[in-house]
Amino acid sequence: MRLGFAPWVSAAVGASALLGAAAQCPDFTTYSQSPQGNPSSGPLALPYMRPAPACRTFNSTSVETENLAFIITGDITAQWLRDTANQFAHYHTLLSGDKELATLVKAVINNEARYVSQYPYCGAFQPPPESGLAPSHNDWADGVTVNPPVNNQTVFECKYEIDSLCGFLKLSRSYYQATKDSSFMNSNWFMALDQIFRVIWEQSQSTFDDDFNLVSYYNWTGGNGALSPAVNNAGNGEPKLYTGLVGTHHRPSDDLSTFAFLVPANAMLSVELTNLANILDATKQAKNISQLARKYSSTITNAIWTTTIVDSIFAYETNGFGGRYVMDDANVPSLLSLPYLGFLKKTHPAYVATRKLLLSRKNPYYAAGKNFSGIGCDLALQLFIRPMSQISAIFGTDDDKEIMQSLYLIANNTHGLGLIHESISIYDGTYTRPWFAWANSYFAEMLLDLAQRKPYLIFKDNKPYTPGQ
Ligand SMILES: *[C@@H]1O[C@H](CO)[C@@H](O)[C@H](O)[C@H]1NC(C)=O
Ligand SMILES: *[C@@H]1O[C@H](CO)[C@@H](O)[C@H](O)[C@H]1NC(C)=O
Ligand SMILES: *[C@@H]1O[C@H](CO)[C@@H](O)[C@H](O)[C@H]1NC(C)=O
Ligand SMILES: *[C@@H]1O[C@H](CO)[C@@H](O)[C@H](O)[C@H]1NC(C)=O
Ligand SMILES: *[C@@H]1O[C@H](CO)[C@@H](O)[C@H](O)[C@H]1NC(C)=O
Ligand SMILES: CC(=O)N[C@H]1CO[C@H](CO)[C@@H](O)[C@@H]1O
Repeated sequence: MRLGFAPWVSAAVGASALLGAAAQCPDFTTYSQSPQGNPSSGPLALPYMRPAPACRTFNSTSVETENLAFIITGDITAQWLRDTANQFAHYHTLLSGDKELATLVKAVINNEARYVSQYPYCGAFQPPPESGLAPSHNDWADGVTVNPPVNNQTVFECKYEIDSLCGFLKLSRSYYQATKDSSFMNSNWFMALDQIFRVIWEQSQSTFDDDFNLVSYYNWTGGNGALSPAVNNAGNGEPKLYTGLVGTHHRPSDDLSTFAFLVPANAMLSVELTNLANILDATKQAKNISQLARKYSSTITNAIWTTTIVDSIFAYETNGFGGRYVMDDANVPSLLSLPYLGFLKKTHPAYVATRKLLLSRKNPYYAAGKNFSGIGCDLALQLFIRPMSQISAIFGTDDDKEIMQSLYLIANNTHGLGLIHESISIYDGTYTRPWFAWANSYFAEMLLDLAQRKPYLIFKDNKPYTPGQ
């Protein structure tokens, strides 16, 4: 977990985060720490936190001319693949009716295709040279040695997490689904796909080959200054044995993985590979890639159902030798978010049983106190729970009582700011990160889902919400 350092983007609270805000505009990290504007007329009287129009940093004309967009993740001038995908998810229904917004998303995809084709193992990047922005220094990468080596003018941080690549795929297919525009499928984008399949193949291999030679395509060692501890076995992590699942090094919270086969990340990968095949087939492109995507998708799905479940309980991580870690991480993809990811129905008995366990003491990362409860990360800081876990919980149930309980738990704990924070202490309600856009976007996406699924829970007139009205 990256306490005090979590990725975000201001898109979540209404202002996109292309750089170049007017100098007199307050930094949103400062702005977000006191109530702004007129309070709402609702029971919580939450303030209006969107930046003033002149301080919004997205201008569509610049996007049109450059066709590349760099989305910062907060007080660090770097773009995370995972975060951007999530920060735009709640806007997807608006893309068909808002050409400028669609252009911004396409420009984000273009920029990411470039990153992924060059550095498919990395998750966070520097501004593109065209922006004229200087790369920013990442103190926490100083003591890190990573192979294949990376250029710090392009790469901000090179932790390998398979869901970063899933984020790029999800953003691409969501854009296509909303707009039916396939113009982002250019040579750069296809190069990125080839690299994604390279990583998928490399990271599903066993750590040792038949003659017990080490098979290492990527390794990462922390060191002086690195926030995460060194990865054991010379940066390779715990040994894994082929099962069909794809290995990863760090969790979506950026905690170090215990075992390589992170189950929810594989679930997301399997879903997004099928979605990729569908958009390629719909546009009659790259039959070879579409076939490969379907093959991997079904291999991964089969491996999840046959190697990770015992007594109806999904493991969070496995190693292929029989090792299983039953737990859940706070961020998405998590086991709690399997229905949100599109991997299974929320009524599936294995999900229902696993969910019950995850929201109890049987999950080592679960905690409950007088101020907050849910799932956190990094055991030493377990008393800090992430509201994102409560959002995942809402996506995973149809029980009105549970939904309202989670919803109010989140809404009652914004410190009167109406913003979703990174984590909240179960003991005294103190929070981390004034500006954590991913969590805000995820909250917005969940509300839009409830507006369709259960309008009577959130609207006085009980009518389902129609986008654009
Ligand atoms: C890139 O690495 C070099 C050599 O370690 C270092 O001097 C420089 O400050 C780094 N630049 C950034 C932007 O981190
Ligand atoms: C680290 O990864 C590189 C490939 O990027 C590989 O050549 C090297 O052998 C690996 N080293 C170790 C110690 O695993
Ligand atoms: C698919 O075929 C194209 C050429 O038709 C090739 O450039 C590309 O590398 C292939 N991709 C995969 C994943 O096999
Ligand atoms: C949220 O706050 C309201 C008003 O103070 C209170 O009635 C409700 O019980 C609280 N709900 C939760 C889940 O904390
Ligand atoms: C934490 O809970 C206590 C007791 O319910 C309450 O008085 C306090 O205001 C809460 N703290 C915050 C920061 O919400
Ligand atoms: C970054 C930038 O140029 N922002 C401008 C976008 O347009 C508004 C007016 O609509 C200006 O106020 C911003 O300065």
